[in-house]
Formats: sequence, C-alpha cells, structure tokens
Amino acid sequence: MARGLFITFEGTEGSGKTTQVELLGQKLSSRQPLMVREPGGTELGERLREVVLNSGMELDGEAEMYLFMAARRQLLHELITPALALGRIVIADRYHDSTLAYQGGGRGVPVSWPATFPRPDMTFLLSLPVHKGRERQLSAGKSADRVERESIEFHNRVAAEYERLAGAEPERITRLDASEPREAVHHKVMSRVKPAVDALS
Ligand code: T5A
Repeated sequence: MARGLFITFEGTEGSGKTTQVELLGQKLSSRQPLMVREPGGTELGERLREVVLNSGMELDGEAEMYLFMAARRQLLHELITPALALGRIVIADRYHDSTLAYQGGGRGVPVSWPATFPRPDMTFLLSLPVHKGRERQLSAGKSADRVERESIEFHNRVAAEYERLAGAEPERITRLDASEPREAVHHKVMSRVKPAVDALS
C-alpha cells in the first residue's frame, strides 16, 4: 500500500505553527498536500473545538483529553488515513503531541499514544519562551481561548513536556528555535522535508 508523508507542527501558543504550516503548504502546493488543524477539520472536530476551547464550560482534565482525542480519531478516519493511503502529503497544525504536552504535561492527566493513531514521519517543535508567544498573539489581536487563559505555570509545564518529548524521540521530533525570522525557520523545515518529499516520487 502506498504511504504518503505525515508532517506535524507542535509548540506552545503563538510559537508560529500556523505560519510554518502555511509556508510549507505553499512550497509544496504542486503536490496538493492535505492541510489540517487540530482540534477541527471535520464536522465533529469543529463542534468539539467549540466545546473545549470556546464554550466556557468547566471540564475535567481527563474528559478534555478524551474530547481532543475523539476529534483526532475522527480526523484520522475521515481525512488523514485516506490521504496517506493514497500517497499524499499531510501537514497537521498540532497532533497527538499536543495532548501529551497540554493534558499530560500541563494538567497531569496520564496520556498514552493509542495504537490506532499513526506516528508522524516528522514533527517540528517550534520552541519559544511562553511569554514571547503570548506577546505575538496579543500583537496579532488574538483573544485567548479556554486553554490559553491558563496560568503561566501551566504553559511552562506544557513547554517543559514538549522539550522532554523532543529529547525522547530525536529521530522524529526536530526542535527549532522559533524566535528566528519566519523565513529562517521555514528554511530549516525545508531542509528536513525536501529529501523526504523527493523520496516519494
Ligand atoms: N490543545 C490542542 C490542547 O490542549 N490539546 C490538544 O490535544 C490540542 C490539539 C488550540 C488550543 O488547544 C489546545 C492548545 C491551544 O491552546 P489554536 O487556536 O489552534 O488553539 O491555537 P494555537 O495552536 O496556539 O495557535 P496560535 O495561532 O495561537 O499560534 P501559532 O499557530 O503557533 O502561531 P502563528 O503562526 O499564528 O503566529 C502567531 C503570530 O506570530 C507571528 C505571526 O505572524 C502571528 O502574528 N509570527 C512570527 N513573528 C515573528 N517571528 C516569527 N518567526 C513568527 N512566526 C509567526
């Protein structure tokens, strides 16, 4: 069976994931990559996004974990798995490492990696001090959602868990200094992505 290329972007708030996803999508546009964001991308995912991020509902940490994972499972079923089976490139703005970092590291919920969730071929961790990411979001005029409104201690635990994950899986996770200019970060992303894309054809 054909297997495409599964690329994910991770990092704390405002670290530049969406910017890098867009730059990579433009660079690979001739290959028509599937671009997804989490939570979201399906009707169920978008509805769950409203519940977990914007409803103002108070959620138990473990319940929150299952909601993010339910959204992810539906996204895999409807979009990611079929695209990879066709040999396509999939670029995801957050994936399961987000749940490991936020619900696992941030909230202290025990999170595992379900056997039915494929591991990405490569993950880019955009590493930026938490306060700098928040400053970027503020200057971009982005209002904080339920998770973003958590304390600085929470976000520091998330950042620390991301660093731990990157240290534990250096083959998969490339850590990038997200304080560098957009194009410099993109250049480093491409230096890892290009050989893998060339190997597809
Ligand atoms: N969540 C999510 C969980 O708790 N568990 C989970 O399992 C999942 C999947 C998602 C929230 O849900 C939580 C985590 C989050 O709190 P979201 O709306 O998707 O919320 O928010 P984020 O993923 O945090 O996305 P943001 O848009 O806030 O941040 P990005 O995508 O990292 O940053 P980006 O690219 O939008 O850039 C922010 C600003 O910085 C500028 C951009 O132009 C923009 O203005 N910028 C740079 N400026 C200077 N230098 C650079 N290199 C720059 N790169 C970008």
